[in-house]
This record gives sequence, C-alpha cells and structure tokens, in this order.
Amino acid sequence: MKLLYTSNSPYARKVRIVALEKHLNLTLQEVVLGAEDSPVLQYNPLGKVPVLVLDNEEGLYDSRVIVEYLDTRTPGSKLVPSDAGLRISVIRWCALADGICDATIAVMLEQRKPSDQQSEAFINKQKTKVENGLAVLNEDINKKKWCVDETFSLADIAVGCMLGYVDLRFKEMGWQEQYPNLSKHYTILSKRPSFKETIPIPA
Ligand SMILES: N[C@@H](CCC(=O)N[C@@H](CS)C(=O)NCC(=O)O)C(=O)O
Repeated sequence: MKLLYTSNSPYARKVRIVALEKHLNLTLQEVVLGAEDSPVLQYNPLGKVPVLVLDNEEGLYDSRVIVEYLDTRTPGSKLVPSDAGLRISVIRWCALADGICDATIAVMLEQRKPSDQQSEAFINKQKTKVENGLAVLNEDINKKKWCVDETFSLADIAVGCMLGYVDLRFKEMGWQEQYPNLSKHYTILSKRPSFKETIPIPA
C-alpha cells in the first residue's frame, strides 16, 4: 500500500498516525499538490491528499475512508469501536476535528490571495467556526483522559492532528491558553511516537 501525502496535511497525518499505531507498513510518497507530474489526480478525481493506493492500483480516499479501511486490516484492538453507539461518538468527534481543519485551511487559502482580493467577512466567518469548534471540544474533553469511553481511539488522533494544524497556522491566537483542556490533551498526545514522527513542517 502506498500513501500519497503532503507533510503538513492534517488529514494525511491522521492516516499516517493510524498506520503507525497499528504497526501497518505504508510506503510514503510525498507529492506536490498542483504539480504537473503529481500522481494524485490519477487516483483521486478531486485532486486531494491523502490517497491510499492499494496493491491492485485502486485509489482510496478521503482520509475518513482510509482510516476505516486501515482499522479493519488488523485483528484485535480497533481505533473505531464496533459498538454502534461508541462508533457514532468517535466519528462525531472526528467530524468536528476535520471541520475545524477545513475552516483553518479556508482562512489560510484566503490569506494567500492578494490583499485586495481577500474577504475579511469570509475570514472572520471561518475563524468563528474554528473558535466555536475548539470551545465545544475543550468543554467535551474536560476531566477525561481520552475523548470517548476512556479509551484511545480515532477521535483522539483526529483531535490531535487538528490541534497540531491549528498550532501550525494560528499559533498567534494563543489557543493553548484559551482552551486549557485541549492543551493538556495535546501535550499527552504529542508524547506518542506516532505523533512525534509526523509533526507538520511549516510551509
Ligand atoms: N476531507 C478530505 C480533505 C482533504 C483535503 O482537503 N486535502 C488538502 C490538503 S490538506 C488538499 O489536498 N487540497 C488540495 C485541493 O483542495 O485541491 C480528507 O479528509 O481527506
């Protein structure tokens, strides 16, 4: 299996961490999005990373599908619980974490436009989504060791990747002071070898 990824994509990081946590061997191929020779479009018509290229050359996307696929590749402990209620809880945490990443990326892309083409209203709307999302997660994680059922799961991985990405793009917002419960959770997650090995590189 080969993973097409960029080093600072929070969605690709989620996949890499799942593979590391489950001791699954992935061949990593870093790509440049939008480059003429980028292999991404060949496997994903949306042109986005991550894409998991299976041994039969089928491309799997997006990150939510890939992590579920990887989770079924090993017997025993699962990052997405099989119990229906717990599963919904886990994927709901993931949906919010991914949504915060979506809004963070939207701000970054808007701010990369020439200043006379940027919309302040759009930027503020997206930043509000980030702040609202972080506030809810900060409340929900309060006093808990892990996001769901006192067990490390995909929810913790998604939240950790999102926080790493918010830290990369919005360090100046002081999120660690504003959301202390999330900050504590992030400190714990950041000690895991899978998180250490996949720290995003500013670009
Ligand atoms: N929902 C998707 C989001 C993937 C995504 O937006 N990836 C970004 C990189 S962080 C990308 O490839 N952007 C290129 C584009 O939108 O054309 C997932 O979970 O995989």
